[in-house]
Amino acid sequence: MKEKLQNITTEALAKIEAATEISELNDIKVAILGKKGELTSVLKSMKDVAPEDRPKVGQMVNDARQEIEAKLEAKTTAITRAARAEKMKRETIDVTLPGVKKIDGHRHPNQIALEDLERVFIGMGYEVVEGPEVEYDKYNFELLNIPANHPAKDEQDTFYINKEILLRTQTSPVQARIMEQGKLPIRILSPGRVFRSDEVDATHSPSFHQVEGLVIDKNITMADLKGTLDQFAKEFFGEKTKTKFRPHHFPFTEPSAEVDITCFKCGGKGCRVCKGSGWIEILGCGMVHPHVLEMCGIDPNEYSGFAFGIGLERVTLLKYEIDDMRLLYENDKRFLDQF
Ligand code: 2NL
Repeated sequence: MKEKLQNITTEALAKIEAATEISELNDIKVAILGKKGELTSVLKSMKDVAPEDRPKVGQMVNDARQEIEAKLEAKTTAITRAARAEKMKRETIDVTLPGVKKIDGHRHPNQIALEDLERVFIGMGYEVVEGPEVEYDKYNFELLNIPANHPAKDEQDTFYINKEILLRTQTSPVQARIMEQGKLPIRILSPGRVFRSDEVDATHSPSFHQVEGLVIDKNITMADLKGTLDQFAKEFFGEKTKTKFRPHHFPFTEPSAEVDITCFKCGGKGCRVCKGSGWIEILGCGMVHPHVLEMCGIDPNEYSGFAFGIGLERVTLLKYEIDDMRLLYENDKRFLDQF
């Protein structure tokens, strides 16, 4: 019995000494001191020991157990210490190494131009409102005086979801919704993404951005429209900028106009930016058609208003003298990093 105990102890101590992981120590502990462990089975066989020898044998088993437990504890501490020391060594920070340069993100040129635009109109008391990109035909066309079969509807250019639902082709539906709510007066700017089934080229994309403005109040006249857009042109493109209103046609405004500005690059002499003409077309506008007011629930005998629409990409391309709209969508960092 004594010899057996000595063998168990010697072998256990050797295994503990050889262990390199805490998990190994646990396995050893179970195999020797656990319920079915080697030492435990020795205790269980005490019934075969002569009664007078039992105290002595019991003492021996206890001594062996204590010796093994002490060794286990010492080894556990040693392994934990070593692992900790190793971790500390690994995590040492070398403060003399050169720093890693952080690359900051920044605003897209379209976003910069939009924020500049918004700043001008917010300064004039406009509120910026946004609305759904998926719209009803009613808000995108009908309420804007473009009924079924109207040539301006140009069904070929519209992405339809079904007969009544489409991807908006302009941001006017946002404004039609505000008019319909009936809170007057109105002075809003509605920027957003619009969709048209166009082929991609240097000046077209199936998805681009528009910024529309709408003012409705009593006694709003064409003079308010001209004064507002002239002021906008001066604030946005420079105080020397002059505007020219050319008659045009939109179904939702009457009268309608397109606005040209004197070239901000050459001042009107003619250059690459204005393609030699000295003038740059910048937006479309007009007095809101009485029929549009009426369909949106506003009495055209009491109220009048003006509206305008600006192509955001067009303004961005002009402002930064970019000659291909596709550059705005490719998100090549070498391009974007220039702004
Ligand atoms: C363009 C022309 C324009 C409007 C947009 C508008 C909106 C309502 C009522 C009346 Cl709710 N008009 N918007 C008016 C005239 C022109 O945009 O060429 N944009 C790029």
